[in-house]
Amino acid sequence: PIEIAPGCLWWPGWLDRPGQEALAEELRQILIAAPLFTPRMPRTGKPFSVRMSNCGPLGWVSDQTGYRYQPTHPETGEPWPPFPDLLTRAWAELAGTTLAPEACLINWYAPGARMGLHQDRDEAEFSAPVLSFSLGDTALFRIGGTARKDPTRSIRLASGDALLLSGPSRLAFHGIDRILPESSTLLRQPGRINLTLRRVHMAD
Ligand code: MD5
Ligand code: FE
Repeated sequence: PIEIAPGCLWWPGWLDRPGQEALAEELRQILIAAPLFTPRMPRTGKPFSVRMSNCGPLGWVSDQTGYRYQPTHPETGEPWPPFPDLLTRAWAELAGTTLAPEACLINWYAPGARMGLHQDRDEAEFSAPVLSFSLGDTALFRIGGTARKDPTRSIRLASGDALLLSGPSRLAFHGIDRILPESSTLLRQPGRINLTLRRVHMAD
């Protein structure tokens, strides 16, 4: 892998094309059981441009009352579908921890969707890394330091890329500036899927 910031490891093309197709098909089934929802900002209720779902025991949700992890879909009330085996195996291979993942956030970026610079701090366990996979159109990803004013660098995350955020980069500011149109033929519609596997609770 390439270390793009301290503790931030990047494996371009970690999943080959057949692997990407298999994962995309599993996600289509997951999104039938747990449809994409539109998260909203706490207090203001302003909608995100990214739509979301989850798989695994816990899922991240955001609405006018706040951000949280919960075991059920906010609209259907059903438990989240289980992790695809491929993700459980990828975590064991790349994450460098014996702590099991508890949540996988599925982000859907239509062309034009973006995610502003933020830190991920809704988990109780920051010693565990976050592991991300990209599918579909390429994204311009920006990562800085642990202070919002720290300098940032950008990389293009393409379909099949894996990214591990561990150590100092676990609490780095990061975001998605834009999606590059028509940069992949993987998905049946224009856009990008990002998966983030996470540990939520402290080790027990
Ligand atoms: C994405 N997702 O591509 C982005 C970046 C999110 C989110 O930021 O919170 O769902 S995936 C890479 C990532 C995830 C978590 C933490 C960090 C990077 N980081 O600390 O740099 O949809
Ligand atoms: Fe994030």
